Amino acid sequence: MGKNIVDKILSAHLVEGELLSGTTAGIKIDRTLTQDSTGTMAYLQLEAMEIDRVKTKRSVAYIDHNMLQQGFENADDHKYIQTVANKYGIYFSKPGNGICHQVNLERFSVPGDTLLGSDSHTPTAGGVGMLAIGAGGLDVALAMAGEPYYIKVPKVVKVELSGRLSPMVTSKDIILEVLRRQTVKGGVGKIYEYGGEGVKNLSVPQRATITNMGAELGATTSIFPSDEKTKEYFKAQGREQDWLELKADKDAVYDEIIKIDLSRLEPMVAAPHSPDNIKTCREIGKVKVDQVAIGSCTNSSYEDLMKVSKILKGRKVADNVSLVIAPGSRQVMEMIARNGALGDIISSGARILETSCGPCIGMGQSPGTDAVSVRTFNRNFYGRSGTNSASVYLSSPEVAAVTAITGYLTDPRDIDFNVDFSDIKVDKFLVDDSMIIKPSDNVDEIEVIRGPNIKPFPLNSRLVDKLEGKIIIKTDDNITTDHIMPSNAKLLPFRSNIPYLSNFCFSTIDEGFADKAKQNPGGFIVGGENYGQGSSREHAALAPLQLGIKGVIAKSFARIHKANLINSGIIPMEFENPEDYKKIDQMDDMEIDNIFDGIKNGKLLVRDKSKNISFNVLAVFNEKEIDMLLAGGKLNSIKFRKGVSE
Ligand code: MIC
Ligand code: SF4
Repeated sequence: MGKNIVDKILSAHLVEGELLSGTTAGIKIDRTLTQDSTGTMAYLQLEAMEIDRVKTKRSVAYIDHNMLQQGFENADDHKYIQTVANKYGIYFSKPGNGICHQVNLERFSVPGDTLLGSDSHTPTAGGVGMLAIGAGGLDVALAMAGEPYYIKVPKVVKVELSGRLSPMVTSKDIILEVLRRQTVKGGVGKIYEYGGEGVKNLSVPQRATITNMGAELGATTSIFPSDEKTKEYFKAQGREQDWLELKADKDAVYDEIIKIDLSRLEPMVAAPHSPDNIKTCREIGKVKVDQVAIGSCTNSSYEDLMKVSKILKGRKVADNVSLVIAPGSRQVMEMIARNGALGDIISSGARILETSCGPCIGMGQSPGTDAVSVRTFNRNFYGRSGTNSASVYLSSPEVAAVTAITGYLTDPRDIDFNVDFSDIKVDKFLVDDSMIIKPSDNVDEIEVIRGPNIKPFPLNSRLVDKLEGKIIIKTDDNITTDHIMPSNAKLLPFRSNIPYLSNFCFSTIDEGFADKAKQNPGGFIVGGENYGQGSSREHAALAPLQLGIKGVIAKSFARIHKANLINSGIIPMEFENPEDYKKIDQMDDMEIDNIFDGIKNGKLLVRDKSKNISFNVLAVFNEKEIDMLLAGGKLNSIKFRKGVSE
């Protein structure tokens, strides 16, 4: 039986278990990446592991999220990460060098290798055939310490692409089509492997747009073959030696196959407030737009910005629109600066931002009250832009650029001028790695510098056999980690200060959550389907832990958040009968007994004392997870295994 690409990489990295879909397997991680807003926590956890140097082939720490530096906090965190990276043998990509996923693709991606990153968009590197997975900071710290990464062996879905994209239809429209069909929870427990004739016409940055936004499916990751196009990209990056061919066997087997004829796609957008709320531009019509934002790890490559510059050249941004552009990396920024494209962009009236995540995570450029913003990003969750009343549409750079000129959402096929993209081809990227600092060999001389904003992270206590507490919040379906632990310019500087940050837990949907949780310690959260979708931020588990939350009962969970809850010793439980969700209410008194036996048998009985009813929840965990839950989290379980008592 032939192997698909995922099978090939997984079997080459398997160190524990078997590759049987649904079972747990341990895989060796070759490389890691962190970014600053999850990195401080990851490195504090790495320090707690008491190792000398990282054990990976290459680990890189990027600074790209917390760039505003309104106070000392971010700058201090950057210094901490730089010094801790230096000490532990980690490369450090300085602020200004670019967004982690873009720089990783350009300078560190390797086909066939595994990558674990403390950011949910780590799968971007799947664009070159790397098996790249997003995880919580603690799991990434463990991978740096040489531990395997444990995954529930996913199903492999083949996305078979045929035909060719029509002019002004882009790879963003391919992933929007996949999201339209599969939804934001359709990818849980799956890896999407792209194949078919249509692949060969897609460049590496186009493929990376698709694997990047595959995170919005809830998928474990997405991957492309590594072929001649990939080789061209590596050659142009001066890294031909890192290239390797990777393709599925002719008779490879898949769990599911979906087919997309590229020639039938149209320019689309994800309408507010979900990346799977897909409509064609023409279907939506002429919505008046206040802001257009181009950039993010999804669409900020050289190719993307060259297309944008060609659309903007000789034209002006509409009077009612603020156009902001953040190139994805210094390589991109410098190349468009040197070839004159940046001049065309500036002359159109665009506002140029530094190379960072910026508005994507609400670090500046929040839209005005009730404003409409069209963004080339990957997430338009409620409140994520920093403005709850804003309507955010996600689009390709082409849609965004023409919209900036017309002032209303526009299908780029409906413009009255011609743009020629045929000469956008790079034989040689501008390579300058001087903003990537190599770690020192002289470890003894390095002092790790910790600013006053860096506070110890919370640790849970050993699990007890009976839990009692109130339901502090009951949420709808598809609650994101942006709802649970919002991130914006006001809060992001406190990612290394959980005691402070936790005061804002759930603040976009329930301002009183933190106070209620503090007044009623030992409480529960009740969620709907796909609870905790979105980012990899552990803070969405650590803040509830800080506030004394003991368990989350939901209809279903997103992959990374569920792992982060277990790592923190908070029990994720699923309604056995989803109808029970309707029977319970916020502030009901709950009781769960016989937990030790229950988590071993995969089922717990929950009593709602306020309603005088009982119902079952599924609590199915593997041995390692049970160990973690009993110990009160992953770090405790490691500590106890080493023989340290409380
Ligand atoms: C995001 O896009 O939501 C983030 C900010 O990059 C997060 C990481 C974080 O919360 O720091 C992610 O995608 O994992
Ligand atoms: Fe940064 Fe946005 Fe990408 Fe997250 S999705 S890594 S915030 S650019």
